Amino acid sequence: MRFFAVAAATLVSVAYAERITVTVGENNGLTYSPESVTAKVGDTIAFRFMSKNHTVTQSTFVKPCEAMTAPTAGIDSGFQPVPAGATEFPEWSFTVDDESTPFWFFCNQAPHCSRGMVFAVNPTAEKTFTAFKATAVGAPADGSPTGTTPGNGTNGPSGSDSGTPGSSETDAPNNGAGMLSGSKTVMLSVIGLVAGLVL
Ligand SMILES: *[C@@H]1O[C@H](CO)[C@@H](O)[C@H](O)[C@H]1NC(C)=O
Ligand SMILES: *[C@@H]1O[C@H](CO)[C@@H](O)[C@H](O)[C@H]1NC(C)=O
Ligand SMILES: [Cu+2]
Repeated sequence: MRFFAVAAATLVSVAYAERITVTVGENNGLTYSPESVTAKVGDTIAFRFMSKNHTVTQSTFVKPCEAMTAPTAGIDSGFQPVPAGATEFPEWSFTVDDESTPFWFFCNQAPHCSRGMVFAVNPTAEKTFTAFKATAVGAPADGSPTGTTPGNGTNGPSGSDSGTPGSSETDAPNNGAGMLSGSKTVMLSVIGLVAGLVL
């Protein structure tokens, strides 16, 4: 019984997995388009780099312009230079393996992040994309939040953004460590649980 339920759920999630395409640097802009997406487990988010030399680098809600290092290193496309007049465009993607928490990203080419080049997967009512972007724009190039973001209400109590990376990379040029995504998820759950108990 239980086995069949699990098998059916797996089939359903596979059947409906979507590919979400995000263009990066369209029309030479410092943009991800769209800049925020809703995705579910199994969906692939594919970034197409259209100009300049951008990245898609995972960060945290609290520090939008700093690469995430804890509880584990975030995922990172690395720099994806596109020559002027290119007719072929580099692509990088990852597959969402946790839809219960938001994921935050920025472009690591200074000063793009502080000019608002940020991206989110599954922002929430509590941690909105608008607040994330406002923090990015208000932050100095080194990414540390200033606390003087224009228009104050950037974020509420800056509690822990334990931001577990629920994303497994498909072809990260920077990071060849291919941990099994299942065990990674379990490990992160344990970390999340411990963090939850401590906080
Ligand atoms: C892309 O940007 C990075 C960081 O600024 C730089 O190290 C790299 O040389 C650039 N690549 C190209 C092809 O311009
Ligand atoms: C936000 O701004 C309003 C008025 O602009 C001010 O009354 C309020 O105290 C500010 N809140 C914070 C946390 O700075
Ligand atoms: Cu950029």
